[in-house]
Amino acid sequence: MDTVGSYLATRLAQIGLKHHFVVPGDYNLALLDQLLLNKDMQQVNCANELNCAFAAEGYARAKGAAACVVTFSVGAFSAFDGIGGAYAENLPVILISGSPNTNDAGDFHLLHHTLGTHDFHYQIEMAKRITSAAVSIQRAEDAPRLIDQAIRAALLAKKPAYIEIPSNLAGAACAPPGPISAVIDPEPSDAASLAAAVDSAAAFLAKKLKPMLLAGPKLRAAGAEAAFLALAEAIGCSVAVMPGAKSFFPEQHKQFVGVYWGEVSTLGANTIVDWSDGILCAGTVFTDYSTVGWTAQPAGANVLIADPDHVSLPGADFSRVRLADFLSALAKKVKRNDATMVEYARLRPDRPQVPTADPKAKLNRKEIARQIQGIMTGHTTLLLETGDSWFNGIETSLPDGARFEIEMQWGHIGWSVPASFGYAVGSPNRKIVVMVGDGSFQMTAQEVSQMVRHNLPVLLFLINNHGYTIEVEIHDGPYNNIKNWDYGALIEAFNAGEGHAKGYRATNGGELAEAITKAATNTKGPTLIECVIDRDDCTRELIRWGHQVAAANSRPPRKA
Ligand SMILES: Cc1ncc(C[n+]2csc(CCOP(=O)(O)OP(=O)(O)O)c2C)c(N)n1
Ligand SMILES: [Mg+2]
Repeated sequence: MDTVGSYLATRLAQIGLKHHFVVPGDYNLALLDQLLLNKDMQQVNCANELNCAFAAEGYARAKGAAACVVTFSVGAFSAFDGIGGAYAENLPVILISGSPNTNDAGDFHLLHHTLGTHDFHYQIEMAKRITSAAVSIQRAEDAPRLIDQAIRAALLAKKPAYIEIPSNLAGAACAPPGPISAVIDPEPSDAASLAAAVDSAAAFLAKKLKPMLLAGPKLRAAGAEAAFLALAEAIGCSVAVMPGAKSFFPEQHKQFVGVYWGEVSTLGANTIVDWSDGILCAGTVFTDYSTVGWTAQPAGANVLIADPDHVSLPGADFSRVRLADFLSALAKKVKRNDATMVEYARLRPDRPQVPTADPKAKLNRKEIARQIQGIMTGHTTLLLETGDSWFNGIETSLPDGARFEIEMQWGHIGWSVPASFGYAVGSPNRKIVVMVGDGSFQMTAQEVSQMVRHNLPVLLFLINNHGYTIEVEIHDGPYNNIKNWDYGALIEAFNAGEGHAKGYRATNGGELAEAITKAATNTKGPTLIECVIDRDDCTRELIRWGHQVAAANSRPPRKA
């Protein structure tokens, strides 16, 4: 026989997890013991449950799925924020929470860490809103079915799942796991719907004179990057990506025309999107942010939307069509049409050439971006935090193999610190580079200490512009000022005599270059480089984008 905890551990290992992230608490301690017995997985502690959920979120970006284990309410409520993020960002993070002993409800006990009422159901009710499946195991014999059901739902939907395990059931006996295919095998497309969708899409594209492709953030979750590339090459047309899909199509590919983000696009992507008369949007998500305050949203008769399990085009809709199946089948049916590439050859702006700054001149964001560009390789994963880091980093040209992570849908500042920790745990052979603002860093800074603990050489560029600059551009006020910290000293304080973290402060280009060189030699721990710039040194793109988003946010209410 297995136990509920060992069953769960086996399933997590079987879906490819080599780690799970935890914060202990008395409702989950017996469960953590059971998980520790599984030698295929390591247990990784986090400093708090918000960071724990974001670490799992980052791990899921690297490995495809993740798990985090927290205690009841005091832990789970904090984790919910990161789980909401995983939902928004289409990442299957399994949240596991310890919960009250199964006898307590019937005994009418009041319990610690609860709301102080006899109701212990509120947590699963809350979890249901931010997961694809939420289960509570109240009898050990139900565990195999409920655990399989929750994990399968998460993997299929690429959304989180929630599993609640009472403190007295983690070690209780249950049946051993059956074949894992029951959990991981994908749902096939409906064959008839797929064929009809492909026929309609091929006809749609054949009628267009200037077709092109646009990749969106759900493309990776749908496992459709390779099929998208195949379709792009079959048509030979322009390919733009949304900010949340940067790196989902190789940027060195000759058909890559930039990041489409309305008027703040890179490489003139918007000019070609605006010129095209037939845009196949794959996995796109149009929000106030990604449409630049609703000023740039492809829609109408020129647009075909291919979602992870649905295709819609003018006058037709097809359900149960898996995106990868659709794109691969369509690639075999389309005609070649490179009109958008011919036009793009005329419109293509030169890549901005940023001149090297005088090494003694005051540091500015352009010089920071220029130097970060210089260290990008095919092994780099660049994580951009919400803030002007988005705009500073989005123009980075990614060499083949480089990956890029952004949390634009949830947009929780502070995400990048725990997420890069989780990502580094999941992908120890990649070089993890983070661009994070001072305000964001202050939200989750303590997770750097886990990078120290695990000797992870994450490289953090902390852009110190003395406040919430992105908010200054959207809507300013005294609330956008923050307390300055000595960031380099803080990082080294995490060593406490037993770590290899290094902190540097750069106020000019020369100091930054020197810090980057030193960082390259620190292979046993994180390096933080505080880049000090003026409060009003921000990108033109942030100002333009902030203006449009502010206008969208402040639309007056409609008259009744
Ligand atoms: C959890 C959370 N709280 C508040 C916000 C609102 N917010 C968005 S950006 C931002 C400021 C970011 O400041 P910083 O990291 O210094 O970046 P900068 O724009 O200065 O480059 C804030 C407070 C948020 N996105 N997430
Ligand atoms: Mg700032």
